[in-house]
Amino acid sequence: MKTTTPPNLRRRSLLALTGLALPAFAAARPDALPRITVYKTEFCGCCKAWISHLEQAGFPVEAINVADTSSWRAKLRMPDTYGSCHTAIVDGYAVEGHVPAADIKRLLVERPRAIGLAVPGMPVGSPGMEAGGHKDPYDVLLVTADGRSSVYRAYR
Ligand SMILES: [Cu+2]
Repeated sequence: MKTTTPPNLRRRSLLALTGLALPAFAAARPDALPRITVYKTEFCGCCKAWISHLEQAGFPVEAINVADTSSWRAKLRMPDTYGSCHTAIVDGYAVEGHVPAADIKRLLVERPRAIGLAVPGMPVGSPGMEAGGHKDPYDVLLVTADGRSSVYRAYR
């Protein structure tokens, strides 16, 4: 997890540290996954566990603590009915709740016309919600701009 630093500051200290020309240093690897920005409340433990899951899957993550995630959900046009404990954005898509990294990767390859993915609530056994071997069945939903959803992947 990375704490947030204003971009200017970050760039300046990076240059100071490396002494390298920025364009060469900033060139993205072609296989690099896009950054996921996560809006969460400060003491949300399962949010942190989900972020670890994303990082283990290779996603760079920027975590931003907010007082209330619902306003960010509204900004990302994710309806409240699909709400969970954290809301995120990756490459223009909203990601609500404990969505598995594999489904986010699939989304980024298939690029459907949609708001994004959601796992409403906090199903036990989803990434970041592990509780021993117990797993509740849950669906990863693909949410479209009309506010409807379809099952993107079912975990049974
Ligand atoms: Cu949670």
